[in-house]
Amino acid sequence: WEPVDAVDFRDITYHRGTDTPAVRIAFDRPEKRNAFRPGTVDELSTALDHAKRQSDIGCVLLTGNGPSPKDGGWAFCSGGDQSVRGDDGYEYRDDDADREDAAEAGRLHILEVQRQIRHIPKPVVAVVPGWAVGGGHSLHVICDLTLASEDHAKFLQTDPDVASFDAGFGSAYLARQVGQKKAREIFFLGKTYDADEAADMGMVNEAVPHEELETTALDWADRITGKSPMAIRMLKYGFNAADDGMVGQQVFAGEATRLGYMTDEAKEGRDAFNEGRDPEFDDYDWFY
Ligand code: 1HA
Repeated sequence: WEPVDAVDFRDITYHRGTDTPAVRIAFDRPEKRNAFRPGTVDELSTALDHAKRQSDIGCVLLTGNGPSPKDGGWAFCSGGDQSVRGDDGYEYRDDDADREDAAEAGRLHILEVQRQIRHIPKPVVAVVPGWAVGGGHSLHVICDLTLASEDHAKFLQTDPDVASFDAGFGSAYLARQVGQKKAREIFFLGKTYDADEAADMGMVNEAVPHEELETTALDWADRITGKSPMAIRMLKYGFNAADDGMVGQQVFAGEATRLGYMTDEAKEGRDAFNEGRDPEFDDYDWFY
């Protein structure tokens, strides 16, 4: 991995592969179990947007750095930083408060990041080295794939304990993955599951020994990026479409439009308009 110098990040790290066309974005607040404050979410959003625009990058690995220097604990992400939770969302405080773009109202913009992950035209893999909790659990749920450390990964929903609720992708989409009863158990009982249990119920793709986590993630990125970008993109948007309603259809259709633009038939429509003549579509089939 080599650092991407796009922006100076404080709460995350952002690297691109030296041999693999993938990026690694990592929460970097291990002493807080990688909880996110508003500035963390801003940085994550910036990195994801940057990754989206790199047309030579085909895969995003989202993970959490560790272990914690305080107690050696590992985390993917423990959700919203409760110490900066105000009365209407998460607040820019202390060293964040001077930021020019610091919103005054409380922020819940991790939901915008969820939509970024959903719509980025390349697979996002959650690489879970430890705790995935609350809003951090929801983040792994929305990723295209989840790879987890069989030694340290732990999955837990605390949303109802702290009177917060992700009633969108975090729960409803989770139910698509593990079934309604199991999803309700996860939220209503608040049990902790290890990586093997999470894999058995279908919300984790594979559990591997901790020391193999990053190499396996890179291997997955290698496999993905060796495939057809168009096919992977259409498959991701196709998988999303049924659950995402008209927006899912729009995103999928946008890619179909792009493919259409690349045909001679579409070029004829464009050229005819620009040349001020009637289009000549007789050479093009009504396929069946
Ligand atoms: O649900 C949403 C949203 C829904 C809709 C729209 C937007 C949303 C935005 C956010 C969220 C949420 O994320 S709500 C859920 C918020 N997260 C939590 O309730 C998890 C809180 N943390 C824990 O339950 C536990 O810390 C843990 C299971 C993750 C780890 O336990 P462990 O291994 O026993 O460590 P622990 O000692 O508890 O934590 C280590 C340090 O990290 C502690 O600080 P220290 O005492 O060393 O100073 C702890 O306070 C800190 N920490 C952990 N998680 C958080 C945190 N500090 C702030 N916020 C945290 N989330």
